[in-house]
Amino acid sequence: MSQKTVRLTMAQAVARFLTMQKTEIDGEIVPIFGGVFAIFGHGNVAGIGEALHGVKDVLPTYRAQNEQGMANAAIAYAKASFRRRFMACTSSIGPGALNMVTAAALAHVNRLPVLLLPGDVFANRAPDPVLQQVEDWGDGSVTANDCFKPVSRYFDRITRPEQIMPALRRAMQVLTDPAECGPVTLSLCQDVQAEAFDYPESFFAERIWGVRRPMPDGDEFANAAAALIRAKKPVIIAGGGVLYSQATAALRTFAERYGVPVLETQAGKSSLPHDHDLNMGSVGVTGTSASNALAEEADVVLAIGTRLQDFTTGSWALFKNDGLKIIGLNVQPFDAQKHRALPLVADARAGLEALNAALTGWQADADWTDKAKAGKDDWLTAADNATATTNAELPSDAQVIGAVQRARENSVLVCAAGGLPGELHKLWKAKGPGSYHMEYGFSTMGYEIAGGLGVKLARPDADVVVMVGDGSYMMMNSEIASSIMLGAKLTIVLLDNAGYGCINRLQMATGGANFNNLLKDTHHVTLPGIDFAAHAASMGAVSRKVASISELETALQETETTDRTTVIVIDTDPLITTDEGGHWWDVAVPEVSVRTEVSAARDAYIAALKAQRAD
Ligand SMILES: Cc1ncc(C[n+]2csc(CCOP(=O)(O)OP(=O)(O)O)c2C)c(N)n1
Ligand SMILES: [Mg+2]
Repeated sequence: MSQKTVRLTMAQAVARFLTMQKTEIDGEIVPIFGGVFAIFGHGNVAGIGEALHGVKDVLPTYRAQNEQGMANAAIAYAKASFRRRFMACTSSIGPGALNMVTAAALAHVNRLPVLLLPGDVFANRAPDPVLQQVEDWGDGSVTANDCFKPVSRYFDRITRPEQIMPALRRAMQVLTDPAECGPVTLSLCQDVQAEAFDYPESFFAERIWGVRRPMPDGDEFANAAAALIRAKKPVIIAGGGVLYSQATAALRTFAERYGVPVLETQAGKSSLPHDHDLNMGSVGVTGTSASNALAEEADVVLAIGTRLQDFTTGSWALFKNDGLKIIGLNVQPFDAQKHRALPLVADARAGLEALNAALTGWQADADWTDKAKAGKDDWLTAADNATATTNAELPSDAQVIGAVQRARENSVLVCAAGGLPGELHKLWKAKGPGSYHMEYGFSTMGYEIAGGLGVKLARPDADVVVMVGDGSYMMMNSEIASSIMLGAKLTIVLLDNAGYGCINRLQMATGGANFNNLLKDTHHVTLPGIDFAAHAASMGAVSRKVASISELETALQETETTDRTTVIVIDTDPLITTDEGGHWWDVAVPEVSVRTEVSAARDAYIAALKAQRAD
């Protein structure tokens, strides 16, 4: 059989293949790869670099400043696209590649697709050791890129040009599979990138990828439906899977029809509009009083598209009903059976639609639904108090959140680490699906600004507001320059409380001395007195420092139509958080210590552990 072939380098084959992968969004066929982020070095500039140049009109390449930053931006792009579109990232070997490992882990934890294409050492080993090669004298096959293995859903090292064909096909399957979805790393040996091969033309045929929606298994469905029909005090926990499966309308129908309150995880927030009667808001460690009161008593928890991480389950001490049953509606069996849940392995939308049809005649107890609505009213009063405007010299994070909310209520809010995620989870009033973008699976400091860039690339018409602490800003801010270069406007609100406020509070809560978190408590000769506004301006951003909540609100209004990335800095109080709501979090306190505060915290810890379920 003679197949038509085309002679290309392996790198050119990668580039051409990527351009031919498509998907359908709102009836339109679009490229599934929104672009490639690239930082070149000797492991990729000659091979992949040349190949990307050849396709740049159909698959744009963006120069970033930091490999972790660019991978975070790519991951945020996929999240903001509800995993329907994604990006690739290419780096040189050694440090460039390893800078992407943290981002790979972030994508792994959050179940988000990203294609990582780090360069690797020569497959022929002739020039070894090359610059940046990690030599292993016990194992000749080890390279730095082996570090990607535990944090990739699929890893492959390409040592012959024809290997790229099955590798890319498998990569696409993983990236588009709702259950397996996560980072794919194809480690591309430098010499092999440049090697030519006669690739069959059929390999480059256009492929349109859809969303697979697995239906529930008959027995699992019968068991789940039977548990729900017996339920008197049911709740739904809505996780990120509700958004990725675009199941928000089905969720709303189910909640309204059967009177079931909805509690949202960090990734699931915005599954229902904040002002929906049955949206109780955040659940767990950073939960509202309304959600957590219901979770305590609930007899059946329908957990949809959630990993049930410790923040959601209150370190597995939140649910107190002896007869508690969890139903795990999840496309991934690993998640569906957690915490002895009845698994209901299915696409969230397909599962909800099937349940919607099957439970006719059943209703949550009317008292239960009424209790939910009253609890929500109480919570809203507390939240309004926490976010109200103030003249305080150092406002709280919650008061800053209130100002951002009032000035830019239709924005997409982006955040990841520090004290803000907890406050935003409780207090941010999310409107449409995806209007709240929180990376709280890995909670990576430095994700915020790079993530904001990815969101803006995915949703160019959105008003993207990034909220970031001084600590996260210091860890990674350089994609501000990328946002200027790309004309991708972000509004960045920087809350400067002069240190790691949330870890300082955690330290105090566990009996620790104020040590090494707030800048004033660090070993230092001089405090740096960082001028964040000047720093941001040096990268081309519009920036200013404001002295009060009202100035912040005005600045946010004034800069809404500015065409460039804008950074607004405000000093905040490191000690205040919203007392209402919340739940205990399991953070192990030392068993012995010379500090009496630690011993007291240990006693409180041992007492708190009694509420943690054994199973
Ligand atoms: C990369 C990374 N390193 C360390 C941590 C642990 N950590 C979580 S929040 C935090 C401090 C964040 O400081 P800042 O951004 O100023 O926010 P604040 O706590 O002051 O609100 C630290 C060190 C982390 N989440 N990510
Ligand atoms: Mg801080």
